[in-house]
Amino acid sequence: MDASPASSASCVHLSVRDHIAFVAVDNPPVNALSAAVRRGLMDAITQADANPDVHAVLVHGRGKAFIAGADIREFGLPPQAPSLPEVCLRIEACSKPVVASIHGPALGGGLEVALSAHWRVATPSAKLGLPEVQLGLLPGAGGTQRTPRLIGAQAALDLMLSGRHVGAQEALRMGLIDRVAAQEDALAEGEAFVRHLLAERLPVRRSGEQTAALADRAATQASIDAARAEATKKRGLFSPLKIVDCVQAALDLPLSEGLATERALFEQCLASPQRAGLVHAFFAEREVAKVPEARLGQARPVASVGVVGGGTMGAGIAVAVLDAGLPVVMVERDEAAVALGRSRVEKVCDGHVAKGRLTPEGKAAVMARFTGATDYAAFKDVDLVIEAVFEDMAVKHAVFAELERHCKPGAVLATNTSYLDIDAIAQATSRPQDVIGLHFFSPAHIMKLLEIVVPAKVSADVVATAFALAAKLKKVPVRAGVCDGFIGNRILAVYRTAADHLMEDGASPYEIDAMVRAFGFPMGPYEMSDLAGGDIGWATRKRRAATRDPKAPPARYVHIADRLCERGWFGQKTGRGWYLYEAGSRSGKPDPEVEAIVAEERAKAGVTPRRFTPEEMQRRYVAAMVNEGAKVVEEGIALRPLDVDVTLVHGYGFPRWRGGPMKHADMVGLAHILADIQAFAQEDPLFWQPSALLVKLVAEGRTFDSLNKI
Ligand code: 3H9
Repeated sequence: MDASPASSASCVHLSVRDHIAFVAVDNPPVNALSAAVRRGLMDAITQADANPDVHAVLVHGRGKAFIAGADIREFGLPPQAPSLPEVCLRIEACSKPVVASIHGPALGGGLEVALSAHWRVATPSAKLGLPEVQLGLLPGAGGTQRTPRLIGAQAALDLMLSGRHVGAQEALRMGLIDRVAAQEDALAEGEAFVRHLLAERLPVRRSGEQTAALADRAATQASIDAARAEATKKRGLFSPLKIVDCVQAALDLPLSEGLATERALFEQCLASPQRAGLVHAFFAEREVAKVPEARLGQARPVASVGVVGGGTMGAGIAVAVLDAGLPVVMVERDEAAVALGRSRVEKVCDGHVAKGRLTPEGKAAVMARFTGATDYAAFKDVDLVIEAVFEDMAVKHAVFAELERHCKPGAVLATNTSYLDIDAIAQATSRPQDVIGLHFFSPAHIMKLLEIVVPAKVSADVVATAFALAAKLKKVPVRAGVCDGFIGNRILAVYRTAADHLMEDGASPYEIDAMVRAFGFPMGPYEMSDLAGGDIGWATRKRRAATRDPKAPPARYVHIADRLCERGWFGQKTGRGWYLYEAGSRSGKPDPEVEAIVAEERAKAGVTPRRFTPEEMQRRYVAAMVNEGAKVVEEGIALRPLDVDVTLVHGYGFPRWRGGPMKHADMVGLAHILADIQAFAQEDPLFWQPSALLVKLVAEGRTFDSLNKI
């Protein structure tokens, strides 16, 4: 037989021993259901069914997974036979009992294969789930029909709409599996289960023929209606409602017709741009960790971490590290500040306890890993220190001088600065090879993004250490070069400026926020500013004004935000900002006084206000984001366009289902984006200078994605 890696024979192995056909899926790293695996499964089951010596079939996975699902890389390519639904039907139709023995992930199509087997056993650490919704899809190989028939509509909808993974015990309670194995050897446990089945003469039992779980029609319909109402709230998402439609079909139609409905709706999801965006996001989130330094350097061991500063940021970073099981030493300037830092850490833990995410004993264990100190000498044994003190170069230099004095040789010295020049911080020490930027996002224990900022002199193993730490903290790391704002804040500054220009030209801040939400962000730039505090941006603007090059042509400057700050309107914390907040409320109302200030500033600037449609506003906002993203790639601040995508999705609320700004631009068409920029440049050539990279890609008929594959 063909022995090439893509051949079905090398991906699925069939052997027969003592009347049991063993079907082993062997397609590293995660046994994804490529065309070769599907062919292999089809052939193996057909052969086993036809072999009179075989009394039962055991399907299992080799390596670290049972089967992690359909091969995501095949989506969007021409389909190859057999399809996964056909394979699942073939397994279910087998005349001999088929057992799936699950270890590791059994996800999506992988779980659907298991559900089309007649019996299921899972090892204690197995993870089962139907996460297709996270890829803009629905379970398309019978999952929407067999799962409700086995475990009822409510539990099935919960699995399919959340995409969450369940452990073996929970899967047993739900009725998704028949037995939890005593230990992790899926092959031995599966074989024991098959022997038990044969000894007990247990019959073939097809999931598609089960009726009990859907017998209470009224209760099932109520679950479907509730799920539909919930899915409707997920603004902009396509596949959740299709999942609900499929479950309705499971209730109303015979299996074959339900499967046909599922197939038709799966095809619609597959063709949707959301699927393309989400699949891009899935791979991009994995690619970001592939940086040159990770290949060149070996991560240094990190068994303990120091944090300088117990403010909101320092405490959040401490919690993120403590949650990962590492001990933390926090240094503050005096006992009172240490106590405050500790109480901030404790408050987050209390929140976890209140939400049931942490037990009181768990909290005690976390706090036992925390030490507060006022002397930098407490850092003498730590492997890595993160400073999170006031954003002022002189203060940073003073902190790094202390770190140099007290930290052991080889300790990684990290700064959480969000815009200061890390090369300058590193240069002021005698160990620039150990200095790196770890830019967390607030709240640091929740936000997934971690910008790893790589100064000129840092050694590769320190960069590798930062990526290893990010993995430990379950963060999404993105490598960034040194510049004002790195990747994320630099791009934010530009699209926020585009929003300010729009406002001065005639749009209200409320219209702009509504447009940004309609695009898919959780909030607009002015709501965001009210949440974060307008004073932060004001301080940055004042700093920039002081260093502005007097020789350069003056950039357009919109004064409206400054007028608000001068009145002390910093947002939620002061009860008013762009919006008005009633005491204790986080949702603001439009403020006519703000609108009056906007009108006044327009008049001062000599602007005759004009109307913008939401589409016109969106084109400017997105073009500004994409143009700056392209400049960030062009200058090597981001390694690839996908690094920009992941930064904006995980740090700034860009809708994941659009893939990120660069993927979105590819889907809109780079020529359209460039044409918009050139048209806007007629009014303001300084702000709308097209990125040379964007111009080049358009001239060559290429996409940003073509730069991701290097
Ligand atoms: C589906 O099944 C549709 C069906 O209902 C209907 C069909 C008709 N395909 O995450 P890791 C790669 S939709 C291709 O770093 P971990 C991944 O890119 C699918 N490749 O490891 C990476 O490659 P590289 C439903 C895949 O241990 C490598 O494997 N299933 C797939 O942290 C290791 O991955 C899902 O959505 C795949 N399905 O986590 C499950 N999965 O080394 C998606 C992984 O080149 N997968 N790769 O960077 C996962 O959630 C995690 O990968 C898993 C392992 C938990 C399995």
